[in-house]
Amino acid sequence: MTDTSRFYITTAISYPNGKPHIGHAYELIATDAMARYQRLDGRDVFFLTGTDEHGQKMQQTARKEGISPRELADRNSKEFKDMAVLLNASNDDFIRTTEERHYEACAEIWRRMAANGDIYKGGYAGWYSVRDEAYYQENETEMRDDGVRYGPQGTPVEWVEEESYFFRLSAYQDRLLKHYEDNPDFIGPAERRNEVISFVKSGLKDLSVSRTTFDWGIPVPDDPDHVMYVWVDALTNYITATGYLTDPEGPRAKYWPANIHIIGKDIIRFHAVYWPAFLMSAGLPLPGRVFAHGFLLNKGEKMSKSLGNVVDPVNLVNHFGLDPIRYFFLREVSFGQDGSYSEEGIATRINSDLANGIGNLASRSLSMIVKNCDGKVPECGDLSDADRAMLASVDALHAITREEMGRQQIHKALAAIIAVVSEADRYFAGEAPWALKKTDPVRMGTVLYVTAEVVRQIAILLQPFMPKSGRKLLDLVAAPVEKRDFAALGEAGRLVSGTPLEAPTPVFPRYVAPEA
Ligand code: ME8
Repeated sequence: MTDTSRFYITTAISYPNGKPHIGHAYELIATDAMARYQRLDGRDVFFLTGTDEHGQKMQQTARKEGISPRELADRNSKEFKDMAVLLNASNDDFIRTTEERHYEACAEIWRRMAANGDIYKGGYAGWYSVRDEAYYQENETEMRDDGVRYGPQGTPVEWVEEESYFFRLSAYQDRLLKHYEDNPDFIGPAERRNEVISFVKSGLKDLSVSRTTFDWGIPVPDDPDHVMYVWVDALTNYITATGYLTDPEGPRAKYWPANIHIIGKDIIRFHAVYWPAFLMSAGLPLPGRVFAHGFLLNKGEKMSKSLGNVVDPVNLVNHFGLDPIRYFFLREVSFGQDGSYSEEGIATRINSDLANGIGNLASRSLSMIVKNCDGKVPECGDLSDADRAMLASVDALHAITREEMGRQQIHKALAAIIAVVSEADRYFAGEAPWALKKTDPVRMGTVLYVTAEVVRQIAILLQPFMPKSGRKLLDLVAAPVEKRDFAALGEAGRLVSGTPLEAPTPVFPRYVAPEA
């Protein structure tokens, strides 16, 4: 059954205080695969990404570089936009928090929270991490031997005292806990859900939601000496882009609430505690799910500028090719867990799963068809048990991948697809169509038909993960353009005997490391 309902999915919006790194690329690739999967599965998708341009971190970086925060934001936001193009991301919009539409939405959400009695003026005195743009309780910080105090994410904190507005977060503790209990899927994966629940149970303090010691932010309505705390502004981006608050009759308003926010594990607190509390206060519907992916580690080590192992996604894509890189990260890393990568790991995956796997299966079977079946998809004769079992395995993939993608288990969806490729390899070797050429050409045709049909469905299913390669494979089996979405999976879209095929060109070349 086709589900045509709307599906709104977002990435976090990145700080453009520097160029994008591989962690940003990873999040965008994964979210893109999920968006593309739902689109091909018939849903009405809206996919949003963008940049988070205000706050103290942006202001400080700009000062260090001797430029204005706006110049810094303009320069680096463009890098993020370019990265989205490089990665072939299918985002429907790219939001920048310095846009006019966003100022309006932020003012509106603030007014609603204030009207609900949840905003009051006070004074903040406590620890703040500029790198995380986060307030921490003293007991979440530690003084290290270097004489610097650090927050729970390992970033330095500084003492801040200033006049600020507060949001009555403490009043939402019970409502939040009830929401987590009533909606067990609200936070994923389970480790993050447990972490959030214990944080909320440990007691919520009211949250400082404005700053007065700098001005790079969105002014608080009716009190322009204050700018909104950057996370109030940042989280609101998800609503801004739909127009739900500012253009409720507009074409995108229907997308709110989001089905899912995809973020990294370091920002779960903002998305699963502060954000639902703001929305409850403003009387707005809550997103369906917040899913936190893990961190990418370079050869097992945390990436950091000081270690000099911050990998530029542009270099990686230029070196290995886009689709192999997309495939590697999506298949190699268990989505939701940390993942390690290295050049050797990437090369091994590409060669085993892509070049020797699907690439080889397609080229062997299709070139045999071109040579021995008059260049046309052969007739499918009587099916043997082995043929039926092979077709049943590939026909089952739609349901399996839908289930896995519905739980953000991207790596498992891909593993299931690749397992069918391996099964098809065994099937092909076992049936040995080359030996049937002289003895039983009708049977040879059937084996080649079944194998090509497996290639067709694998190609359709690979499109969310490797859009261009999936398309190339579909060209090789001459799949009609209107038969490339998931409605064409299974029996509905079976290859048509007699369709002319061209000699296959390689889709996944073997990766050979350049000589040192
Ligand atoms: O947090 N591996 O922006 P950001 C995987 N502006 N993911 C990583 C990563 C790594 N090594 N490093 C960062 C912000 N990320 C805020 C978000 S949302 C309303 C505001 C992920 O540029 C990180 O977890 O620091 C986050 O989801 C995204 O990249 C942007 O990080």
